[in-house]
Amino acid sequence: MGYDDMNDKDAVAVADEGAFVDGDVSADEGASTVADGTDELINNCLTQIPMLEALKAKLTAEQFAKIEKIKNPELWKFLAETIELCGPDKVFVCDDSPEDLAAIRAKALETGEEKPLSRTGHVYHFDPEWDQGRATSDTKVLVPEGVDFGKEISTKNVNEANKEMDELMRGAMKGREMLVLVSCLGPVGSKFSIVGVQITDSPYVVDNERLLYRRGYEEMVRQSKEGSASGGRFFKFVHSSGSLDKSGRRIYMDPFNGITRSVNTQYGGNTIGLKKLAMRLAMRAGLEDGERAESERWLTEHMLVMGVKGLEGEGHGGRRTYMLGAFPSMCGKTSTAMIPNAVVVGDDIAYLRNCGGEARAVNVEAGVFGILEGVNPKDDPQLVRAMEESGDVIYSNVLVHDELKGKEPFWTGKSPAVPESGENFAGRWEKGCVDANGKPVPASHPNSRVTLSLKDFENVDLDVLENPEGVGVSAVVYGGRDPDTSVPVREALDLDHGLMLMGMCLESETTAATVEGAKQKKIVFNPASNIDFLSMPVAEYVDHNRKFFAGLSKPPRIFGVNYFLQGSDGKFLNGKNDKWVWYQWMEKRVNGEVDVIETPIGGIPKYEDLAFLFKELLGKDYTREEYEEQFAIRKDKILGKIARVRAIYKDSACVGGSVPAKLFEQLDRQEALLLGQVG
Ligand code: SPV
Ligand code: MN
Repeated sequence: MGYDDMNDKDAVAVADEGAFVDGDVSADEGASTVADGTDELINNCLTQIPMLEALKAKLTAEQFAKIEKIKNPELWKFLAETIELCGPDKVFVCDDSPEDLAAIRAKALETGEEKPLSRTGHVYHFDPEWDQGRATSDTKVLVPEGVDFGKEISTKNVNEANKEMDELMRGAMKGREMLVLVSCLGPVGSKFSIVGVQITDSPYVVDNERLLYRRGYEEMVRQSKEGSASGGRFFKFVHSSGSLDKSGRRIYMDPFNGITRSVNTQYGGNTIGLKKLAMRLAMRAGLEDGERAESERWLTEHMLVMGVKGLEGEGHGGRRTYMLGAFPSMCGKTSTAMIPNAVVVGDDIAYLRNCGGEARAVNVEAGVFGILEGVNPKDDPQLVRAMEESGDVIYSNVLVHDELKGKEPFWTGKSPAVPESGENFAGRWEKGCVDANGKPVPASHPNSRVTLSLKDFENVDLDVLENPEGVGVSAVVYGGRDPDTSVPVREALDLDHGLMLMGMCLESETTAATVEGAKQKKIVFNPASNIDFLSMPVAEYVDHNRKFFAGLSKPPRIFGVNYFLQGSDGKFLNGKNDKWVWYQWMEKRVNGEVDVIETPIGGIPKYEDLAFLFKELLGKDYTREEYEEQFAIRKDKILGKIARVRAIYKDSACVGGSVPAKLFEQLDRQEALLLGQVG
């Protein structure tokens, strides 16, 4: 591998000066392995003593003691090599102590990456104008020579990429402090969970991770003492803001070696290693574990986890029906997870395992990096309350103004009253200002976000969130931004129909969550809302999911939703809060309390059931006309979609291999049902 080659060379060169010695540990065997068994661990540690000596020379005694405590030679090597390459002036290793964690925020304020708002513990951060979303064109999955993931996934040869990245990162931390933060993806001490080590020169990045993940330092110490192979698995993330030169922005993920590196960017989705970058590493790990033993297959999905409450008035107030929801970015995932008739477990990323035939899920995160646009007290009471009451919040790319109570954040849709002026990522902003094309400039970026811990939410289900066994999943919901094809809610005909058609054939309109989507909106193929995060060919991803679900003796029910259906006048047919009704209906369906009308596209709700729920939950009279327009089966549109998606799946160069027959069976079946060719 280029990275290791280069560093091995460097390591030898420095070793001549008595600093680094190229130790013989497991980096070349893949990042996710360390010594299996205590004896081997001790041996490995012994061979790494020169590496440890080298770290001693670079770190203060206080920081070195924290690293030495983790008896993981793979970590020492990773850290020593990264220091050698990036050349920081100093290194700070953050342990789980309150003092160390507080130091992160202090450093972010000191460097100016974060600035204080009036409210204690609330800060804001601006990313550069060109760096306001995930940069998909600068993002690559690194693959060994000869590996082809198909045209849907953007890949790069690992050796070339590592060479390029080494050059971009060489000396990038000169004059800066390197920060090392260990976090845990998933509940601590769970078989679902994986430790991640972030190295960065950006306090903003680690301040986000501090809020978004569980602490992992003590867990890594514990695992390194145990010395077991699985206990020692950890992911590596390296980031440097570099010179924030747009042309040098790179986000590279090497799922075959468990490491990601990004440079010349600060936007969270490109830099917070444990978030979207880790998804590629985890997904590959779940596939490889499954190839070794089918029962060990696990999934990494772009899914919320929530527990919908039973209806109080019907005597089911204590019931919780846990559901997963896969939605593309900026398509309502966080707001769904926060509906008032549910408890939230997670709003973005879930790992799924087969536990005794049941699908169980954990939220790998412990916080929210949520969209702010349109968030207001009426539609998002939980999120607004949490932001107001929390003493630990990061706002990014909002407008900052001081018209009311000192420095405050504002975002589009926060309130009808808009500040007269303020400061945003682009500089000074005035109400009514227009761009060079005469278009109004919004106060905040559409992808402006808020970071806060889930423990600050009144509606969080902490017991489930921290359960090392995860939670049993009763339903999986797939949804996209679909203006004209799918009905607002329906239940799949069966598991294959749901997984293959609602999940793997999903299409959705692009959004401002990516730099490219913000420039041009179009409907794109987005299987299970995961297309941006795959580390395998689409064909293999479909098969990976198929095998996982086929292995379940108690599979969840599958539903499809669409919040974005439009009428012929282009207006949305549903209000933002209508989703409360859709989820309550699904909750009742799972518990056998409502029937469906069977149609070729699945089971749709009966008018009476929806009318009851609209009244009950929203106090609204839902008319039969609304129902008929929303639940009309748009046959031609669906047939058009089937043809588009079939063409993609038939093109093996596009999906990177051959697709399971089940996918085509479901496309053919749906088509035949719509055309009335089968009963
Ligand atoms: C998304 O875009 O899907 C997000 C935010 O959840 S980011 O971290 O940018 O991926
Ligand atoms: Mn997301």
